[in-house]
Amino acid sequence: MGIHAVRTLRTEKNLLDDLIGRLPPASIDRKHALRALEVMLLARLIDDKMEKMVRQNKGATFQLSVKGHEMIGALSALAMIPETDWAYPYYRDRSFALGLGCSVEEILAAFLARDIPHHSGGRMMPDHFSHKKLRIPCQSSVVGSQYLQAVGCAKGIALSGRQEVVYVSGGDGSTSQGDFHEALNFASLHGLPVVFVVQDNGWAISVPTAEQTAGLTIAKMARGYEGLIVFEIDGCDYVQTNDALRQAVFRARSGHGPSLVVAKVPRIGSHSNSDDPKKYKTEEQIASEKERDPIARFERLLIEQGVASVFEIEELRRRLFQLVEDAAMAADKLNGPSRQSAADKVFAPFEIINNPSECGESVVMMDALNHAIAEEMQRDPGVIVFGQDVAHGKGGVFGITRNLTQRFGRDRCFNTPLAESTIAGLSIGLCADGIHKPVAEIQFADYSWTAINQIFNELSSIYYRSNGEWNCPVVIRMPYGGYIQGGPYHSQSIEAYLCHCPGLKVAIPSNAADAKRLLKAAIRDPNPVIFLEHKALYRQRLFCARPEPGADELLAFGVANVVREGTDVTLVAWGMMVMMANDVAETLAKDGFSVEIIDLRTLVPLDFSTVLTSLKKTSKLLVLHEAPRNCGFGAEIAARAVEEGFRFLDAPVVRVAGKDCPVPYCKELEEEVLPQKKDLEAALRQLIQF
Ligand SMILES: Cc1ncc(C[n+]2csc(CCOP(=O)(O)OP(=O)(O)O)c2C)c(N)n1
Repeated sequence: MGIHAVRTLRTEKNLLDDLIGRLPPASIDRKHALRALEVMLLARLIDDKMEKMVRQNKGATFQLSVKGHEMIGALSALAMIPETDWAYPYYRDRSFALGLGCSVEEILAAFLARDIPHHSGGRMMPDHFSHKKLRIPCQSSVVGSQYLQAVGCAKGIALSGRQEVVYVSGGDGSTSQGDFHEALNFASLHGLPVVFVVQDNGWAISVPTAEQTAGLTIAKMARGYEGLIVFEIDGCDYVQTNDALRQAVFRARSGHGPSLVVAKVPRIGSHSNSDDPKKYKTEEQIASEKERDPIARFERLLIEQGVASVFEIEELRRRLFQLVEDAAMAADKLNGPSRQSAADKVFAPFEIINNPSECGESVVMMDALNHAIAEEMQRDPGVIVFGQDVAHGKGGVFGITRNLTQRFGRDRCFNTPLAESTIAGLSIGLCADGIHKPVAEIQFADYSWTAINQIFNELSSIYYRSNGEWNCPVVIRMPYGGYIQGGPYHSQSIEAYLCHCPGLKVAIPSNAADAKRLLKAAIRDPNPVIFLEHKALYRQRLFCARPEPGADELLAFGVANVVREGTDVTLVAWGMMVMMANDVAETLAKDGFSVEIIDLRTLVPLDFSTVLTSLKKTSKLLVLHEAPRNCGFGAEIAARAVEEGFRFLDAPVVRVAGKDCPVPYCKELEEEVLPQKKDLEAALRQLIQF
């Protein structure tokens, strides 16, 4: 369902409220209640067992207590349809995972970091859930980043018109994160089928609500988002909790939009086994939290209402205790992951199928990129484009996505709010269904920093963290670079930061043909790709325009291009610097100097063998980049040259790079900071004569 359909639905809000009002209140259904109790007890008994195993030094060092959170998790899970609905549960949501169908043995095996198919196979800390079949995308330790991913997943559901629901949970502390609010905003704006559950235990480790939340209530804060229904409940009250969750799930499934359930729960245990609540909670607070124990209260209710007898509950507890003991024994016998596999699965395998055809008319880079996206959208209905200003008549501030909304519709090329973390988080969630392939735009690389948590901590490592269970075929395009008087905030070259993050591929083309073929390969790649486009090259015709490659022509990543052959010195460059290198090499050629220019084209993966081959011939290396010299990607090239090509070198490796300084606006100042042709020419002459 698109945003416009949602607007119409909003006007029918009263109708919906009527409909929800007519749902019969959840009475105590024996089967449901006993299943809920079973899940809650299991979560508690696993807690007890884990605590014991840590004390006994049985191979696990880290343990998270879920005591007090059992009911909200269990009832949330029982409101969902396993293997149909989607879930982004946080680390204190073990009862949710159990209720949805995760096995006790698997949870204990994850606790012991064993090599099991789900929950990361030893790569993540315990209770960081991941389960392909149960549709739990791999969860990280980052408090709050799950919300936007859940919203992305829900956007995918809405786009496909499926009747699925997304559950996402977090603690009260997580609601202080901007991502939480961005998620509520986007889900409300698009009327998405998400159930947000905040398990509000009043503490974020040692920080109480009074130091965390303005006005002390998350529900009040969230009520400002039009289109979001907010439930404020006691998460230890079976009837209230069940009722709220059923309504929230019903609302999502029937296409009426998101809900937020804020459930008050006690945190009876410590934050984790390395935390001592006595350092920040009073004796009275600790005692009163114990008093609110949802299990004891639920058992009392079941007995009072004649749903279960004391004997039945004791029998159930005995059976589950044994089940946990047996599962712990079985988990303990499982193998750990092999040491040799430690660095496996950073990237999903991908081989391009290239079908070269006759080239078309000459195009500049901005047209080549636009055509690449349009062709891929035509080829694959799962390819979708979004970002700031990308839709409708504008088509991006540089026009790269122009005409895509008109051609493919509002669902496939849409604007996002001005929130980069939303763009990145949404991209991750959209991949979950295996149907959607986001091609997102961050308007300027300089503004990617508010998305960096989602990119570095989440997107880059999902394949690794899930031990290959989940992958993210996301492309994030970012215009970058200087020489256009963009000042400190429209001129940065951020490639070195990106390359330092394992799991991201980084492309940085220097001409129109490479840009088109690389972008098409990026869109088909099952891994996340950051695609850096130099703003000054978009319309550059003299050096960058090329005959347009055909629709099935792709360029493999990790294949550098020898742009110009030479014998005196090897000049390594990428992006706009290739053009500068070429101009200077032509000047030097007039004096009889021969410069070999290598355009890396992709920095991750890096084709270093082409550099080494060139070094064998020239024995001299100069690296050129516009980013600041300190820790720039040139440092990596220089280090590799010394490590792998020392015996070929006849001179020190030279870097010509930007000054270690922000890029100023004033033309003369900008020229001082960014490398100029004269700097390159002087450095080359000196190196050749070394
Ligand atoms: C972004 C981020 N900052 C800090 C941490 C360290 N940390 C882990 S859990 C936690 C407290 C979270 O509190 P809350 O969201 O209320 O959940 P609770 O643990 O109380 O259930 C903190 C600060 C983190 N994991 N992620």
